[in-house]
Amino acid sequence: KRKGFIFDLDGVIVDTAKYHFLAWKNLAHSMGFDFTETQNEQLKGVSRVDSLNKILAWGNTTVSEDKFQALMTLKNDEYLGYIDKMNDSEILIDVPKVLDFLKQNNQGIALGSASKNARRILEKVKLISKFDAIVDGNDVSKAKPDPEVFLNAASAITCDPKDCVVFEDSVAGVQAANRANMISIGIGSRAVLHEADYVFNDFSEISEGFIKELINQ
Ligand code: G16
Ligand code: MG
Repeated sequence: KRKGFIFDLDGVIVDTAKYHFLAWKNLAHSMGFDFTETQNEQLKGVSRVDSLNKILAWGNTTVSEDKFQALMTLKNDEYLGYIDKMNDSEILIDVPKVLDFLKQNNQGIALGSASKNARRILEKVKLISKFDAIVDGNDVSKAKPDPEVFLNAASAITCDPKDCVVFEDSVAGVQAANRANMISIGIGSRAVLHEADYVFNDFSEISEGFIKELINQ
């Protein structure tokens, strides 16, 4: 049977969260405030606009619409500087192994990310050719936990949502997968991702036998 396997990007394929954190932190510093790593958890899987809104609220700061746009550009320019230095050594453990196993078994493979920089990152780490479809922050109007990004990904690989499996590291992303009626697999801590159907620390814990079961389910 051909099923659809949809991968989130940040936190699942690569750890770009550390670069988002650096760039947002420097932006906050330039406005005279700071935020913590715990607060940063709330930015994972969240769109660029929503991230800046949260950060400004943490700093009790309001800005004009023009200034808001300028701040987003400033942050993204710094972030892209970090992305440009990325290479395939930054791919998280066993991701290529799982992608290759799915391909050998003729499964649909899609990306479902909130990032507008997703294609650029996949090119840098040389994984772009592994995906049959890429749905990212440029293609959706509603952010996770809305299921739009995953429903679009399913349709791009012509799979019924109920025949799709989503790999996600964020709470909002797991909720989006569940709302799309897909199997949700959390990558990270069970305490944080308790709404997922299954949770693993990383792909080294996911056996080929388990993936075969998902395919034949
Ligand atoms: C990622 C990150 C978020 C980031 C968002 C938008 O989502 O987890 O922290 O704010 O993309 O990124 P950009 O500014 O590049 O458009 P995901 O869905 O890949 O985990
Ligand atoms: Mg993520």
